[in-house]
Amino acid sequence: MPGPTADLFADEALQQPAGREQIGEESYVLRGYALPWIERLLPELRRVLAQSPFRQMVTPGGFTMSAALSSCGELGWTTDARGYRYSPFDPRSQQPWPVMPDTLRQLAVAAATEAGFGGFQPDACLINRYVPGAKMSLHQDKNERNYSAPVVSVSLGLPAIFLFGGHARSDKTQKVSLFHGDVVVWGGVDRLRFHGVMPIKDGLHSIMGPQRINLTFRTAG
Ligand SMILES: O=C(O)CCC(=O)C(=O)O
Ligand SMILES: [Mn+2]
Repeated sequence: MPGPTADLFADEALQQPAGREQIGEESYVLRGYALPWIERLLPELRRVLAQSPFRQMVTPGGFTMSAALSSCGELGWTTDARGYRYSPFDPRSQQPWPVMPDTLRQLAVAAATEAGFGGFQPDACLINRYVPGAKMSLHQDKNERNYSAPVVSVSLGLPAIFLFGGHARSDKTQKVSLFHGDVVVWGGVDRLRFHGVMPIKDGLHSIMGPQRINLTFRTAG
């Protein structure tokens, strides 16, 4: 009979290089990768959100997204009745999106390099806020002009179940639990895989409170 120790060593995660779990041919979860950056990152994020606050956007189909959104960088992602697109201007203020803070950019570039994507030059960082119950339906990130660059996704606050699918919406999805400080990177042959987030469970995170914040860095232009 295998005891608890044998069970522990049977865990797939323990057979991966420390902290790096492969979830696709060119996709990785870097466990806790953002933790050493968070103290520097949070004040920068607060400044970005003071300039371009979270707002709930409406899809071209007329649905209000449950995750609230903002952006920073040269381009920000927006949706309205006219469609999904990147714009250099925040539609709320008609002003340029906040500049992408150095710590955020450096974290994204370092995580991309760790996952095998050297030379990442993100020009857009989407910021999603999920309160309990909020989710993101399966979708592909395909409004960017440059698919040769990966997507780097940083999770903060409440845990989430990330759904990582295939190239067709109907393909089977893997369920990947994401925690505060985890970073997911997908690119190359995996760049256009469908993905989404299951409804966030109730909870209170010791640093972020009753919410999950996700940052996704892309090369959009
Ligand atoms: O919140 C997440 O983990 C994913 C967000 C996402 O897929 C997106 O903003 O396009
Ligand atoms: Mn996405």
